[in-house]
Amino acid sequence: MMKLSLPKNSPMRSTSFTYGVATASFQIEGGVEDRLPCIWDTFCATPGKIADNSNGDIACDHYHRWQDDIEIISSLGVDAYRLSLSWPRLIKKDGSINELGVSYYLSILNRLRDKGIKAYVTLYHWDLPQHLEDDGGWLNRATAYKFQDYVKKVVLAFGNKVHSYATLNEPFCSAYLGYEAGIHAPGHADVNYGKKAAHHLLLAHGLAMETLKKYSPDTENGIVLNFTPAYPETDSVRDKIAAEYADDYFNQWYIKPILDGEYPAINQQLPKEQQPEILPGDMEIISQPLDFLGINFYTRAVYRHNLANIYEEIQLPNVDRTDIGWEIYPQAFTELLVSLDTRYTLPPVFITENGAAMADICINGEVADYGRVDYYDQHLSAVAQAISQGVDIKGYFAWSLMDNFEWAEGYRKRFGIVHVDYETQCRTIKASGLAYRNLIASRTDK
Ligand code: GCO
Repeated sequence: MMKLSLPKNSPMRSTSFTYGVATASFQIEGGVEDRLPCIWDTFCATPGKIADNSNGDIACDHYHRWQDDIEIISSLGVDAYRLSLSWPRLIKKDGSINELGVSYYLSILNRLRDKGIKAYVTLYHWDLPQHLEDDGGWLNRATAYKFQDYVKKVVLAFGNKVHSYATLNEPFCSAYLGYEAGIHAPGHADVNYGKKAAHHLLLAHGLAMETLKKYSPDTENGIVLNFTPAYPETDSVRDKIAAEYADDYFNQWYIKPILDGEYPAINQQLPKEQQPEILPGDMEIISQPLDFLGINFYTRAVYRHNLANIYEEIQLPNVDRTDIGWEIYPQAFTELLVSLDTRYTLPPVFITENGAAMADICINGEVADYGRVDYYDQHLSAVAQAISQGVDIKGYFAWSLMDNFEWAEGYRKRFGIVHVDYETQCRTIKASGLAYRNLIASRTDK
């Protein structure tokens, strides 16, 4: 059996380090009949947007199978489960709370509590109610206030059943992929939209933090950001400038306003039409202190200088890649964590997502995803190295608990440590899941 290993004296070998698995509502739930439509339903129904023309109508049918899925989570021995709440399941069109949605999540939260598993709840993992998009979505400042209102209602309903709230998951993806590149819902492709949407998302985060502080002071409250560290193709000054610019544009753009209260300086270089609309007081709202920062990491990106656009992303030849085409480069994980720690005064950090898409091979009923085991082995070690260099990292969540709807890629890209047969909805713990379980079980009490 393949094993996951960690350096001998690493704090990650102690039971005080939190291990978990992560999912997101739209990617696993299905159960569309009991909620309002969201932007991903609409996007999936638009021809050509999803690689396998699939949608989230059934997904992993977690809406009906959550009891069994929690049994699996529990059997993995994890300390925590990171799930997201579906806004269109919890709030009706008129803004009032949907009791059906509340009771669904309450059942899950209660069961997790019975099993001794801490609930790490993400309040927004991309499933914006469609009727809010019809009013402008994240381009409309009012959406940030709608989000705050939803958060207040949720917090009052779930109270102390939750261990930790993250306001947003990966605002970069919502803003850039959804409003600037057009490859995620709602599918707007306009360079003038990305930073405007990002600003309203960050404002929504800040407003939600205020609400959480007021109505849920005992939970750990923060945000989850994704990073794809930018490397220059060569050591030339021009390539380095290109990589730094891309880093500011894609990565620092989302963390700097939260931790430093300002956007990266490249904001001044952007044409006026591309800049966010910042009202007085916005940056103070955005930069509320966090109880924790969630960091998602999968891969790095490599850039070269480009005359027309400052930077150009390139694909290195002959490197190892996962099934989704992302380079396997764990060193970037350590370097990212150390560099963020140097640049900013970080709150405690949780790795809220890390994992790999692999085309799974089934041998005699076993899912022999040894490539994924390797990926986890290298990346867990990369985290351990960052800790040994002084970064305060408290926990690690594998993405994902189970194979699920991988956004524009549909169901063909599998990230789970548990295999899902979409014909039968049968779940099988993969070799990576077993290795993760053993690692967690092997911890000691100090
Ligand atoms: C993200 C999301 C997940 C994805 C995962 C793999 O990080 O993009 O949080 O929903 O499924 O990252 O792409």
